[in-house]
Amino acid sequence: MTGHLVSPAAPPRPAVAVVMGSKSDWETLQHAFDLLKALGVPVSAQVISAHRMPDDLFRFAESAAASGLRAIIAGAGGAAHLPGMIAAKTAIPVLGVPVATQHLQGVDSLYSIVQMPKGIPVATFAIGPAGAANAALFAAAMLAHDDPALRARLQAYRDEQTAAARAMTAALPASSA
Ligand code: RP5
Repeated sequence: MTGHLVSPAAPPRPAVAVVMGSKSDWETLQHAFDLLKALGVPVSAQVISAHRMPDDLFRFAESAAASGLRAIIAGAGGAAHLPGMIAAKTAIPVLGVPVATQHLQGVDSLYSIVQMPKGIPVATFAIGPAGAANAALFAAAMLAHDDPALRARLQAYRDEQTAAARAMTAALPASSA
């Protein structure tokens, strides 16, 4: 016993950041966060509003590369400029998730995110939870390129999905054909 204090292992630095314009977006973006956690990808979550916290947005995007992030999942609703503005300030891939809105059901968010003018790309996913989950799977697939263990977990996720889809037939009324 040396008497030295042993500090607990530091948690791994997030490889993916899930950011959203408001806490009201969490219901959608949590599907990205939960899936990345389940796949064992170190992930962080935070609210950064493009129009309410523009200076925070710039600080976050400017420090993203140095903080070790490999992908940023950005979700927002309405005039959803968050993903595009983050992409304007960092070369780290930005995956945009349109959040469903009350009046236009998220078509406004989708158009805002997907219609980036040439030069600054945002990979845009489906409106709502499906888009959030797919953004997580896409980010994991990018990271899996040099992480065989993660690639295996992604494959296991797909295999489970395939098995579940095949099992659906068994739940149908017997075919008379
Ligand atoms: C956007 O405005 C957010 O991304 C959110 O989807 C929408 C509404 O925000 P709240 O008024 O619910 O905070 O910035």
